[in-house]
Amino acid sequence: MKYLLIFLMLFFIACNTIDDDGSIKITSNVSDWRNEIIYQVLTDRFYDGDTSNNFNVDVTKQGHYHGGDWQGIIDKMDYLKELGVTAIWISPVVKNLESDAGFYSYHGYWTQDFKSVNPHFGNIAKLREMVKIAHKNNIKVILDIVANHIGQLFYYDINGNGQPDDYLIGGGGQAYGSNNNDFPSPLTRTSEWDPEFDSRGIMVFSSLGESKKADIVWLNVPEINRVPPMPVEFQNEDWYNRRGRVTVWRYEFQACRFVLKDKTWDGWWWNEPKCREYMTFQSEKGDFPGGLKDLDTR
Ligand SMILES: [Ca+2]
Ligand SMILES: [Ca+2]
Ligand SMILES: [Ca+2]
Repeated sequence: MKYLLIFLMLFFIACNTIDDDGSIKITSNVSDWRNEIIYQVLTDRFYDGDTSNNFNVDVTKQGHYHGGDWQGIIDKMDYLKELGVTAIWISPVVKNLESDAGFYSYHGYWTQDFKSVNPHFGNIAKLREMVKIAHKNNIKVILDIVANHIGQLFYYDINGNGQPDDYLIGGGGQAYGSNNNDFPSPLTRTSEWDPEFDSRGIMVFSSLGESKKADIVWLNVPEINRVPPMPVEFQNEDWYNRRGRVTVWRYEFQACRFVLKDKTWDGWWWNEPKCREYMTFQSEKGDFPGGLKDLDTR
């Protein structure tokens, strides 16, 4: 399945060439991508060619930016050519949420602004220069454009108090593995940043039970660029599926038993239409784990 998707993705890639007079030509410079040798460059981790853009860089920490940039790809073009690659697939180029819970967006998959470039990697002129130099060396450049989600720019206000919470309800009793002899109540974990998938949409919950669908709340923390998404159309809650995090990935077997209400089921989920339908639904509509909010791509 994964390889099929990659193949389909490459099949639809069109090349966007900017001529010297500034006109943009959309074309395909490839007849069959299977003949290409593609090198995936995680821009931040490839080569630091410009120290002037090195803010929030710490090479001693894996979750931080390390300084790589488009100038670095230019500097290493001869190396890429010598390797024999015919195309490079670079990290998403758009501006990201800077950091989240101590981790940084060095990978580029936490979009905040679809129309600005990531200042860690350079500016738009530098990106165009890199592409031009790559083309001169007969190396094509594939832009990784993430249409599935944005970065963690909002939370679901499940308890309705107007602030983002992580909370545990209940203490767990004997039925849940505790030695407490008193009447057991289940331990329930809720993170308003990344709640688990709910087909109905994430619901407001209080001691009185569930009520309506939870409001989403945009954050405004400019220090880490945790500000509402741009362009401004993306600030519409109806543009998001708002069903919470995908939970079935890596748990397909358990999820299928649950879907079929059969504890003894012992098969391959893809062959069970009911399971397949549910897994696909979650995978398509759920937030990417880590709180990356899913866009309603319709
Ligand atoms: Ca740099
Ligand atoms: Ca709250
Ligand atoms: Ca999706």
